[in-house]
Amino acid sequence: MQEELRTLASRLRAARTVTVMTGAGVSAASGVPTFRGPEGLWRSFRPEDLATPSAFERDPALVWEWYAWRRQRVASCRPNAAHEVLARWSHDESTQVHVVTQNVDDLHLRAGTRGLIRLHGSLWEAKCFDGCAAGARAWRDETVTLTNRLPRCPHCDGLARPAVVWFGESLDATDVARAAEAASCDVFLTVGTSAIVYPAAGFARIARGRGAYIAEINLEQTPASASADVSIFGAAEDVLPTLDRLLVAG
Ligand code: BJW
Repeated sequence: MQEELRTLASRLRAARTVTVMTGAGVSAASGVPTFRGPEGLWRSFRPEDLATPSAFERDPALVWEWYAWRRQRVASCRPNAAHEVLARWSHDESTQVHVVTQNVDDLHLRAGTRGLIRLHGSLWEAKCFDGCAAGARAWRDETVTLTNRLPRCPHCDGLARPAVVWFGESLDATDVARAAEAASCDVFLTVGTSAIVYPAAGFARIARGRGAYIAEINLEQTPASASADVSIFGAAEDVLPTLDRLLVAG
């Protein structure tokens, strides 16, 4: 692993533009559950019951209860060393670093990441489920413990829903455009994602097609490993600080 780390560090040192795509593995050490894998959310909950528009239509109270539980859990978590390194890189003056995340927790933001691109929305925001024009714009929603009334849209009083991207839903066009632009980079680094959910998983290939060096940090192999120039198998919260130290040491 030392050799791979040194190779990646030298690529990063030479890069003018770096894009990092993060997934749930980056927040795992903070105590936020991942989706897949032995302890993942999808082991105990079925996505089709909780993370689709039809699930919400069928039982909005159940879906809100699940999101309220996850909010409570994330509220007690703190950014870890991986978030902190990426936040520092995002402020680098000499290299332009974009962080694109699939995570709906706010740990990258709490770590101070600049210009964060959030592909799957935010656990802490809501939007109108009834589709009113004003309620399409997400608002901050602090309702963590559900009382007797489900959250409502402040514009039309329709049902409000979590402002996250469920299966079968389109991602926000502006976020996708920003991520696509960020895929034009010298190094594209994928960290802590199973790389199976699209369109997020497709950006590495786009970056590769535009000539980027592709690197991956994960505990295990993923579908992205085969086309990566280098794969580093280790925990993001260990590997990123080690890389950072190598970069600082020059
Ligand atoms: C560590 C670690 C440590 C652990 N250090 N590593 C093209 C091909 C095939 C399918 C599709 C396609 N285009 C669209 C689809 C359908 C679908 C899709 O991709 N399905 C696949 C599952 C097959 N995509 C969609 O539906 C998307 N919409 C869309 O494309 O719209 C256009 C359209 C519309 C209508 C019809 C057709 C197309 C939307 C996807 C939305 C995903 N939403 C979720 C839930 C968000 C809300 C919520 O949180 O409740 O997003 S699902 C879930 O998966 C969540 C995550 O962001 C996402 C990715 O998961 P992630 O981050 O990779 O986590 P894990 O758990 O999977 O992996 C963790 C990894 O970390 C593991 O690899 C570990 O090893 C590693 N790890 N600890 C380093 N310490």
